[in-house]
Amino acid sequence: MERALIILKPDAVQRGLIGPILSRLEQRGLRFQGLKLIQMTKDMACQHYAEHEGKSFFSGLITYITSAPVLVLVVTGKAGTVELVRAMVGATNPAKAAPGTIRGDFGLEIGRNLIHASDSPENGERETEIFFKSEELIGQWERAIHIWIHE
Ligand code: IDP
Ligand code: MG
Repeated sequence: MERALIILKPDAVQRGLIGPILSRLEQRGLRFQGLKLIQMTKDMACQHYAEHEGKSFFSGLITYITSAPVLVLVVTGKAGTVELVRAMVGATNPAKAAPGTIRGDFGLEIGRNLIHASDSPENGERETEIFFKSEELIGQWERAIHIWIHE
C-alpha cells in the first residue's frame, strides 16, 4: 500500500478548480482516504516544504501556500500510486508540463502551479502526518466499482 498527500493549492481553490481536479483523480480510479479544506498555517507550510528552506523561492512559496484555503487529501493504492499521481500532476513548471496533466491543462506559471503531490512513498507518509490525525483517515474501504478498475 502507498499513500500520496495531495494539496489543491490556493490558486486551484480560488479558481474553482476543486471539482475538475478531484474528478480527474476519481475518474482515474484512485481511492480517497481523507479530505478536508484548511487554512494552512506558516508552521505547517514550513514543515511541509522544509527541503526548500534557503532557496530563492522559499518565502514566496510560504506566502502563496498560506494565502487562502487549500484542499488537502490523501490517496491510497497499491505500489506505484505515488508515481502515478505525480504523472497526472505533471512537471513543476506548468509552462513545460505535458498537455493532459493537471498543471499542463490548467496552469501557466511555476509560482501558480495549482497542486502538490508527494514525490515518494516516504514523503507520502511524512506529509500525511502533517495534515491529518490518524482518526481523520478512513481505514479499509473499497470503492463499489473496485472490481471494474482492478483485475
Ligand atoms: P514539485 O511541487 O513539482 O514537487 P518542487 O521542486 O518540490 O516541485 O517545488 C515545490 C514547490 O515550490 C513547487 O510546486 C512550486 O509551487 C514552488 N516552486 C518551485 N520552484 C519555484 C520557482 O522557481 N519559482 C517559484 N516557485 C517555485
Ligand atoms: Mg516537491
